Amino acid sequence: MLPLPLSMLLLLTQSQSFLGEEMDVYSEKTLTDPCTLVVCAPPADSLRGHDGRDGKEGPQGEKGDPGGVGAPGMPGSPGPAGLKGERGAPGEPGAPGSAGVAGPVGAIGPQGPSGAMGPPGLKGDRGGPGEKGAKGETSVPEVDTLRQRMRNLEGEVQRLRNIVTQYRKAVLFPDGLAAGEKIFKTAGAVKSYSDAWQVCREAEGQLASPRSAAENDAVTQLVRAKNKHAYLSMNDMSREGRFIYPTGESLVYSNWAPGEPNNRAKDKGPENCLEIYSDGNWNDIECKEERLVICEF
Ligand code: MAN
Ligand code: CA
Repeated sequence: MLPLPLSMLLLLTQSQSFLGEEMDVYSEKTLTDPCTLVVCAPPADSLRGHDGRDGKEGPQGEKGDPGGVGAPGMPGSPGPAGLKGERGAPGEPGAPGSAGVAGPVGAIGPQGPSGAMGPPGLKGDRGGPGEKGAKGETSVPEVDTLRQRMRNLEGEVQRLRNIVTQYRKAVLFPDGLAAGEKIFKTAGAVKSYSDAWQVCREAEGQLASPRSAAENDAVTQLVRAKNKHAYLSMNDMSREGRFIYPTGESLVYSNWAPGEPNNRAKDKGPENCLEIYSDGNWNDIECKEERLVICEF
């Protein structure tokens, strides 16, 4: 019997303002005529009962609209624990001189497939140790100090190299030539042996003293450049026929012209000094002769 429950449902769904005095009216009518509050099916669709008995049951109603979405269900039970994470990758190579860095820990395992979030998976195995670092420098205070001093000296050496290069260029320009670590230079002056000797001594050098073909070639170039025969430093004043360097040392190299030294000047005088021709050959001459001054440094 639907009428009575439906009336009750209507009462319950009314706003509060209908409750109170009107509630009695609805209640009374509900008791005397069930159809007053509920819209019954049209008379043609159902038969009125006879003698107080119920009529036949009417045809089935149309299918109702779909119900609304239900309230969220209760949370599911926690899912199973995630799988164990994979082993972590090996660590990075260690820094020079230090031990290798351990690899990172494994990734966290995946979550459970359903239900509330499961507990985190077990940590993966610890990664293997990193590769051994490159050989580093020993850190000892005294050694560090020495290393710093060495770096300072290296910097100073480089600075001096630059200065040497600068001076070398300046000295060789003009009329200068280098042969190994020796530098030959002429001022173009022509003097007697003693005066030429003095010029080079005052310049803190000495007359050209070629001790090799290379050095002799360098001197020869200056001779050609000035087109004047030049004095060399060696002489045989102390003993005829024995030419020596200013140090007293005997010659280690010579380039005498054919027939020289003949110790035979035009005036028949002795020849105790030494000149170099433009072809690089040597000849003994009188020391009073004036020749190009070439000093070596
Ligand atoms: C010639 C040669 C040399 C000598 C000179 C002197 O050139 O006899 O040996 O030294 O004359 O002027
Ligand atoms: Ca001679």
